[in-house]
Amino acid sequence: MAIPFILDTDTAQDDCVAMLVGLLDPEAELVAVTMVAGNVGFDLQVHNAWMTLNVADRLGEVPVHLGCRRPMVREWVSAENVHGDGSGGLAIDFTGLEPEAEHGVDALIRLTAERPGELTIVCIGPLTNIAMAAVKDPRFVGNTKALYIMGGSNNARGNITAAAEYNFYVDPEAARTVFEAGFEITVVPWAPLTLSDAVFSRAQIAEIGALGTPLARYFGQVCAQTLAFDESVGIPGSTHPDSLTAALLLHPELILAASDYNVAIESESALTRGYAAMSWGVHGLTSNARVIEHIDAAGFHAYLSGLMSRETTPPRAFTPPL
Ligand SMILES: [Ca+2]
Repeated sequence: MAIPFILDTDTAQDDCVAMLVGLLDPEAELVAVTMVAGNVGFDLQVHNAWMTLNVADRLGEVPVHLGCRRPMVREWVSAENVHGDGSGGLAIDFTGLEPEAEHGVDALIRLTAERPGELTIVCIGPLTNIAMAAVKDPRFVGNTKALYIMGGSNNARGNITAAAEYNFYVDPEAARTVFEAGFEITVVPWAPLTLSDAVFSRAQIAEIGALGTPLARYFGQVCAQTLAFDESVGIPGSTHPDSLTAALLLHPELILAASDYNVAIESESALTRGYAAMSWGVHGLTSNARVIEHIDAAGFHAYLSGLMSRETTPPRAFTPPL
């Protein structure tokens, strides 16, 4: 039985790879994509989602719902310095591609209500849509099976400030709302996990690109800008926390260590805005999340390589050609 999930995403770079996990893995039933303000301009993100559906030859098969175009209270903060346009300069003819009329927040509420206790949401952008759904309909929390959240750092460095990881920094009020709402939560943190176990070196990226399929070439093109940025800040490769989050839902055997934590989000300080305090059980706090601590890094790379080796026939041509 495939695992049904919704992907809540700010589609750029590794979000595209996470979407491919949902589209290609036979263990996955990707029910819907909901878009949230995050990495790059909102409409660019939607284009990146269409292009990802196109390369997997799944255009029109997975609904794309547009969610919140800005954080709950604050102004949007872009990560375009990291991601560029989020797709390595690729384009297709977008004529005739339309998102669903239903708003992403309403889609999250409706879809989980239609299949109560069945749908997991893989959350790989700021948590605005998830928080708004919980605020709009309190039944949303109980109807959702689990959240797999990419965000925060586990007593380690941030990536947008010393204290904070991007997704929680952009909408700390949303993150706080979500962690206080009572969801069943698994967290894939930025550091140390992503930096130790989900970095692909230039050679590993090239290895996937050399598979030669449209998927592999798309992967290489889409990851190129993050690879260059990550190398410029001292990370020896491209980072893949979003695709890891989706992969761990489908393949828990990749998880080598995980523990229960109390995760609380700082939303009042300017200095530590979006900081996730992850308390590991000795401070007398009740746990509200499972935090992934270590994964099978080689297994994860082999898993993505396997997916990208599959042949697809994208119906719309990419420019520049893949
Ligand atoms: Ca993301």
